[in-house]
Amino acid sequence: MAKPLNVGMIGYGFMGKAHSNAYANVNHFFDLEYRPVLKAVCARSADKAKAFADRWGYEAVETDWRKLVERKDIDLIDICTPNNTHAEIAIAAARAGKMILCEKPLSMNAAEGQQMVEAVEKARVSNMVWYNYRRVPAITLAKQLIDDGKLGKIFHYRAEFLQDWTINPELPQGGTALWRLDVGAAGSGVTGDLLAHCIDTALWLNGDLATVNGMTETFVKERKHNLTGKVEKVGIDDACTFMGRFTNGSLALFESTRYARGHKALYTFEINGEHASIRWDLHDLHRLQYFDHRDQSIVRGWRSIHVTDGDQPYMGNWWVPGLQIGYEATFVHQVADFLRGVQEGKPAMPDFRDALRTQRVCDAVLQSAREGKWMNVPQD
Ligand code: SOE
Repeated sequence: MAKPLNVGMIGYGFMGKAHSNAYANVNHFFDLEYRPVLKAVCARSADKAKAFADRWGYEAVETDWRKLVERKDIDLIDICTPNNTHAEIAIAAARAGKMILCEKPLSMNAAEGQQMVEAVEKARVSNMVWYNYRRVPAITLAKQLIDDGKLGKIFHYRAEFLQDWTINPELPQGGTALWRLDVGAAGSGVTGDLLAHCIDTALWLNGDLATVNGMTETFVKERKHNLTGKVEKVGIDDACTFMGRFTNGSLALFESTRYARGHKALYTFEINGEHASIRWDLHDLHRLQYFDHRDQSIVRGWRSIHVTDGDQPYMGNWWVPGLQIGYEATFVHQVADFLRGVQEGKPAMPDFRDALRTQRVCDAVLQSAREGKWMNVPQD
C-alpha cells in the first residue's frame, strides 16, 4: 500500500485542474511509494472552492491559504495562484515545513525568487516548479540525445511561443481569468508566462545563457481593469524577442507574442549542432524531428520520431507502442518524478534554485529591453 501524501491546493484555475488531474492519476500509471491524497483546496470564494472540490474529489475546502498552510494534516502545498502571491505563500509554507510545488514562473522577479530559494533551503523542504514541458517524452528524449553527444557542438538554439488571444483591445485586464494581463499580478507579460517555458527548456537542454539583448512591445496600451472598472495603462509586455549567447558558445534566438493571429499555443524549438539537429513543436508534441548528418547520404533526411515506444522516456508507463499521450500527461510525469525524488531523497528538477536561473534570464531580458543594451545574466 502506497503511503498517503496529503495535498493542499491553493487556486482552482486551469493549472489547478492540470495538477489535480496529475495527483489523481499518477499512481494508476507509475509504481511509487507515495500516493497523493486530495485533502483540501483553497480559494477566496467558498462556492468556487466547493464546486472544484466536488468535481475533483478534494475532501475539504479552505478560504484562507494561511489556515491551509498551518493545517497539520497537509504534507504538500501546491501554489496555483497568480504570480504576485507565490513568494508569500511559498515562504509561509516552507516555514510550516511543507513540501511545495509552485506554478511557473517561480516569482515576480529574481530578487523575490532568491528569497523563496532561501526559505525552502533553510527549511529543507522538497520543492519544485511546474515547468511541465521538460516532461514531454519527445523533449526528454531530446535531452538524452544531446547528453549522449549526438548533436556534437551546439551552434544555434531558437525557440518561439506564439499565441493570439489578447489581440482584441476590448479585452479587459485583471481579475480571476485575466490576471495574466495585469502587471501587478503577473509581474510581466509573455516574458514570464511563455518565454519562461522556452528558457527553462533551453537552460535544461543547452546550459546557461550568458548574455541577452531583448526588445518588448505592448501593442494595446490601455485596457479596462476588471477590479477597478477604470481604463488603466497596460504594464505587461505583449511581445518579447531576444537574442543571446549561451555559455557553451551557441547563439540564442527567442520570440514570444500573444499577437500571432492563428497560433493558439505554438511552442517550437530547434537546435542545430555539428552532427545533428532536432526540432520540436507543441502542436505535434509526441514527435521529435531529428536530422543526423552521419546517416548514409542517400537516405539522409529529417526523421520524424513518433515517441510512443516503451523504451522512450515515460512511455513504458502508458499504453502500447504507437499510442500517444497528451499535454496532461506532462503533469503526471512531473508528479511521478517529484514523488520518486521524495522517495529516493533526490530532488526532482527544476527545484526553486534551478527555476531561479530562468527568472534571472527573464529579468535580464526585460532590463535589456528597457535600457536598450546587452545584459549579462547573473550566474550562480
Ligand atoms: C497562457 O495562455 C498559458 O496558459 C501559460 O500560462 C501556460 O504556462 C502555457 O503552458 C500555455 O499558455
